[in-house]
Amino acid sequence: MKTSTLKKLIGTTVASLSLISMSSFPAMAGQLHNEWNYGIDSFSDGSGGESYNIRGIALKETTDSILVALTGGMPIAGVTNSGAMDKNIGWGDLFLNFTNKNFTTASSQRSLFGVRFAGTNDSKVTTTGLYGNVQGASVTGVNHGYSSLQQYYNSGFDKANTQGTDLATKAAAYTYFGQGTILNVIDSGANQLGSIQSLTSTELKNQGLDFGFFNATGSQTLGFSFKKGDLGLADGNYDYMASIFVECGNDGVALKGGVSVPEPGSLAGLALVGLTLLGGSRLYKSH
Ligand SMILES: [Ca+2]
Ligand SMILES: [Ca+2]
Ligand SMILES: [Ca+2]
Repeated sequence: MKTSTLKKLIGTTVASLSLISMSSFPAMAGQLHNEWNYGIDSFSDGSGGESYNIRGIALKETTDSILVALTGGMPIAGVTNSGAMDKNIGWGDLFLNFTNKNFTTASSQRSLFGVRFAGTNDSKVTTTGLYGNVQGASVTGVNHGYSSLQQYYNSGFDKANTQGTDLATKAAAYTYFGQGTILNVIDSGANQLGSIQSLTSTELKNQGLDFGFFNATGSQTLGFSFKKGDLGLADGNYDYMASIFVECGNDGVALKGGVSVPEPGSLAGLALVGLTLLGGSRLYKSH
């Protein structure tokens, strides 16, 4: 009797812990380290060399904001390239997909969010900022780039983690993005929802960012933040897929994770309960 009661109690505790981890920390497919969720990209899939190579993406959630960091060889203002119409190839825009649908579906339904953070890129929206009602558009053609994702993969870049650790295979990338045109900027029909704040590598480091933990630090590390409230989403926990390509489609990376919107206090409360229970179970184990 005693044993079964104990088993029942342990079972209940485990169930509570699972429930807590499910509700307050939505499925994190990326790799968590010091509050940042990381997606580490292949280091050898930047077509054209290190200037076009992305090494990683990371996302951190605070009470009211989302911070995004990128590292690799591409500077925020892009690099000179005579093959591009504007003689410059830079970052595309960042897409955030909270729909749990693939990119192409969410894009055609205009249910993506997007961030233009590179002020000199070929985005179809005129200013940097956070955008909603977003459909993807392609600027690979005017940036000396790939006409399709299939053409990129067929050019020798079918490697492990070519869209980061969360879309690790070509099949996973095709399922999410399709194998056709690489949609890499926000289209002109999107609505601006808010502004973004640029973050330097030093500011990101002060926020705990550490691509070095994964030996993934590129020569360029940059980022930005925006207010969660500007997304205009109903309160709740959301799974996201974040993704970005450079303007030519020569490299891209995706990151899967979860955020709470806008969630001011209850997350901390649940985390505290979780810690207390974990602490209790540790004490129990040591006896
Ligand atoms: Ca890469
Ligand atoms: Ca360009
Ligand atoms: Ca890549």
